[in-house]
Amino acid sequence: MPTQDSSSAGPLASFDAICRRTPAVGLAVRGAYHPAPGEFNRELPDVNAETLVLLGFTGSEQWQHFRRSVEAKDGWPHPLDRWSRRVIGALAHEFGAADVYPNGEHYLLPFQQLALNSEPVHRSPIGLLIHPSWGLWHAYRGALIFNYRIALPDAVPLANPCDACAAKPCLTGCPVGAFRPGLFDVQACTHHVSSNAGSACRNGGCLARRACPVGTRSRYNEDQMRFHMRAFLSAATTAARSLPGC
Ligand code: B12
Repeated sequence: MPTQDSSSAGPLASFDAICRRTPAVGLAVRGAYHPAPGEFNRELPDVNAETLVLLGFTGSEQWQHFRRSVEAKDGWPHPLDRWSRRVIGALAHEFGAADVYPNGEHYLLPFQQLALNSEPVHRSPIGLLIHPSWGLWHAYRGALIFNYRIALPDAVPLANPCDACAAKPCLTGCPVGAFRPGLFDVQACTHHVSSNAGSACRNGGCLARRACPVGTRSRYNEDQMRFHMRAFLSAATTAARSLPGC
């Protein structure tokens, strides 16, 4: 379970200070919000959540930080999750916050909903959240939860880029039609991606995701694409709640 101890941090954290600190450790502040009272009572009964700061990756900008890490090289399972826990755990300690992760061991927080509350993302037709700048090429690595209110900049709403996309190539990009309105057919996807015919997805990344015209400059590099597709395959084909590196 996360721990929270604002007394160890000395002065209260500011949003600016968190934003200045995170790039050095290989993370981007994706956004933040003030949760409603009791919003996490079920998942985190011991945490008083007044401010949530969401951390993650944008394109391949932070990838080399992970790649150079001990976790990426030690050969043990779930390197990206272990890296995230170490780095975000240290930030939590530094700022006196609780740390939470997309693949919680005892609870599962709805990270896509946290993101919708925190930053200008929208749900794309294939279920992944789309960001006006990063397109579909971003992910969440964890969040810091503070037991006091941190002043946050005013949210700037940005239009959903999918509204201006008439062709919606993401919906036809999957060779086995795994993305249907309101449904992601995990079995059809994994069956294809693990087959001989699925080498383009396996090695170059999800074809539906790659069909999206938004944020193409932020597309993951080849190494990152391959890493995530491998992690996805192993997550989707092993225990349902063990989801390394999603
Ligand atoms: C379980 C899970 C999965 C399962 C999906 C099970 C399903 N029924 O669809 C599996 C392992 C298959 C999966 C796959 C992927 N996932 Co996933 N997944 C999660 C996880 C850990 C938990 C979701 C959950 O159960 N939430 C709890 C319920 C209450 O909340 P919910 O919002 O209703 O959750 C639903 C959706 O999140 C949905 N879902 C989850 N992943 C995906 C992916 C797609 C494409 C779609 C349509 C739906 C979907 O399934 C949940 C249950 O119905 C979240 C992290 C999190 N904690 O939210 C990441 C997460 C949603 N996944 C993510 C990603 C990126 C992926 C992949 C694209 C990974 C990759 N390859 O890079 C793949 C998609 C396959 C592909 N073609 O590439 C990101 C999404 C980021 C974004 N931009 O929106 C998240 C937030 C993780 C992260 N670290 O950022 N995932």
